[in-house]
Amino acid sequence: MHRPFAGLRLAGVIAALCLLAGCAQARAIANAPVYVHMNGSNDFLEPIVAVRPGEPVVFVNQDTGMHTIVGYDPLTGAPDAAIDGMVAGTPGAGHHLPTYTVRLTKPGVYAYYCSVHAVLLKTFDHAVQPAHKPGADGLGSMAGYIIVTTDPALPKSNPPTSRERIVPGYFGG
Ligand SMILES: [Cu+2]
Repeated sequence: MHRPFAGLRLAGVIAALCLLAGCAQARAIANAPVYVHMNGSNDFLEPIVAVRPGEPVVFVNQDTGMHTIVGYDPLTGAPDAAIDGMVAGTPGAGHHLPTYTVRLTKPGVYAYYCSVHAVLLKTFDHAVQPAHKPGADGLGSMAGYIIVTTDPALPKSNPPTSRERIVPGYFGG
């Protein structure tokens, strides 16, 4: 008996499988950490990264000195403890590298700075901007942003080093 819809049904099954495989791939990407690195120059090598909700952001300290990750609202200066953490220093490149992992589930733009090497200065009304901490080593204001988004296009523009747990040759105390 001729079954005109058999081919269509098979195509449907294949399409469904591809869709499932795509979902599995998307899940794998969502679970892959995005790395942010620090070294003795006292800045965040990837100051802006985008992640899916719940995707881990792992701060890796390739420095002898410690750094903090302190969340704040640029418009009000209010603290945002959802990000807060710290990463200890380590004696050298061959030693264990301390890390700090944060998972943010709510889409939004999250600002943070290192309170060891930057300060928040008032700009207008209650608004603040990170600035270089007087007396601290380094050139700039040690600060960054995490964008939590369901848009799959944004994480694709993350810097290539954000996919590496350790950046070769980057250690500097
Ligand atoms: Cu710091």
